[in-house]
Amino acid sequence: MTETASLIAEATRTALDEARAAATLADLREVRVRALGRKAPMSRVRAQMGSLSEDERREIGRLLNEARGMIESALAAREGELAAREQEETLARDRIDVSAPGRRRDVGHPHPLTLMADRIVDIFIGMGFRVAEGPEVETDWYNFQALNIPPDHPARSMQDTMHVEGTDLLMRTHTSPVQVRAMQAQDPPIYVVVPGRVYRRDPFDATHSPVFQQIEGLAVDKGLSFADLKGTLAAFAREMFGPRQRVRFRPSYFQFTEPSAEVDVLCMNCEGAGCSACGRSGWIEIMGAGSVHPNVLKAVGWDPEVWSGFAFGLGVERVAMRALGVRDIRWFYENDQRFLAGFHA
Ligand code: FA5
Repeated sequence: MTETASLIAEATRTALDEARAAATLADLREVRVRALGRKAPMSRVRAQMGSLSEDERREIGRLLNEARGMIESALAAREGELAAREQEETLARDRIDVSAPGRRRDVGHPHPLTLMADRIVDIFIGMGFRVAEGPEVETDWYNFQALNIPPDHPARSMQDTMHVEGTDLLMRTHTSPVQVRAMQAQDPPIYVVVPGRVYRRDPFDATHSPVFQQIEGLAVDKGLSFADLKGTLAAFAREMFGPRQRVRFRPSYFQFTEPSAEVDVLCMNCEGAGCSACGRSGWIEIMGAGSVHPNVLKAVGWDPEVWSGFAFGLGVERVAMRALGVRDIRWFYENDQRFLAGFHA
């Protein structure tokens, strides 16, 4: 009896010591199994109680319950301490520093040619023009004939054409066919600008691309003259390139305008002094223009005795090269991110 009592006391002490010493919740679970599990000394005592007298059973039972109570509360106390410590460690490990600078994500941005085309279109919208668009795959009639360029006319060779194989269709060589489409779609007066891609069998070199962008302009009203064209384009150039910018008109030839001109702006690089960027001339050509030819008005049924106007077609890449100081048109199309990111607005 006293032997059993001291065994219980000894097992209790061991369990309490071990509970206090447990370093982790996992250690503590092992302590519980050793102290109270099926193979624990106290469980063996309980298993043998059947051979004891009534009084002894009562006394040993009381001791066992007392011991179990003490061990349970020691385990619970230690479990509380360890759980709190483990939670603190987890919080310290996973701490979020809300004041840390965020990780920068790369976001896309519009292509420099898109930004340039938008800027050009915005300037003309500011002058009262609206935007029109047309298809890139065109008929011969819209691209040439309605613009006063009959089949087999030598003027066609000015724009070497890509044809769509097996059809009568072609890739438009300029945005001018949309002049015709826009006039068919409404009555005069008309003030439109037409941004879009055009296609030519041109070499891919520093100033030419076989696919490039134009912005067409068309104004038809009563009493519009070449002077209105000059005033409009000079205002555009000042807005685009700065208040000191000058424009030069050189006589030229387009089948669909009469008179026709090629329009130059002062070279951004040398401001007219002459440098390698402008071929020493001091000027850079950016567009073709002229007064709308009476035959073009007649092609859409507008009376050239009543209505008159002007048109222009501007190369977006050429303007962008001037405005951004880009020496080679191919850089716009090579998709080198280091180049493109330089023009992030
Ligand atoms: C035309 O395309 C006429 N449709 C412009 C026009 C419209 C004249 C309305 C009169 C009235 P041109 O072929 O010159 O004209 O081209 C116009 C502009 O496009 C040129 O001034 C130049 O800036 C640009 N350009 C021409 N070819 C290329 C090319 N291969 N790559 C890049 N830009 C080009």
